[in-house]
Amino acid sequence: MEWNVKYQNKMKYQLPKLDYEYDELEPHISKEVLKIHHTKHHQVYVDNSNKILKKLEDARNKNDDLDLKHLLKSLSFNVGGHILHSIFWKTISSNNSEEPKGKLLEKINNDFGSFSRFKEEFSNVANSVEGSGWAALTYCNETDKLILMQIEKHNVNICPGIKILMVLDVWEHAYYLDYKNKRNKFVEAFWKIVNWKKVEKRLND
Ligand code: MN3
Repeated sequence: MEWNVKYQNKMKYQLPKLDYEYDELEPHISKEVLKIHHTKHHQVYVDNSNKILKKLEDARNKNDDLDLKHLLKSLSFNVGGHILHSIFWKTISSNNSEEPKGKLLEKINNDFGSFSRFKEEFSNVANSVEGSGWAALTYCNETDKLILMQIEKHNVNICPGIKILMVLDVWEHAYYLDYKNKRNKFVEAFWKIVNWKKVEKRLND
């Protein structure tokens, strides 16, 4: 059966506009740094993400082989970079208040003990990143808790905030007693037991 992917040019990553001028964050971030960071660095992640998607799409349309491991690693890195920068631009602004208020402050006090303790921990996370990475404050819906994360590069150690539609456990414990070292047999069998209604429901939820 033929499978042609038909989303050319409709779905592309785009560099978001900033809510402020490049010089508005001075002296904390200079105009030059902010401009290069946004128009050069971030733009590269956007462009690379789109290039990789195009490569995947072209190969699928021609039924060509792909170096999926390499491509997906690179896609994860570049999309991660794009998403994190997009959040970063929203994290900073020229007319910031000194402390959080309302529900956020309440959560911070509740989960970290105090705002100053939170600041200290967040700074420690940022300061102790080895090589390239990020500090992040995240919210876990399951536990209703704030969690700090240290992200290596753009994508390592991050818990993606994306909805997972389906999974397959390929740890040896999931198949070894049944299939020994033939994981491919297990994967083949999996396709016969996928609950597509549930997968679809998760997509629509
Ligand atoms: Mn950056």
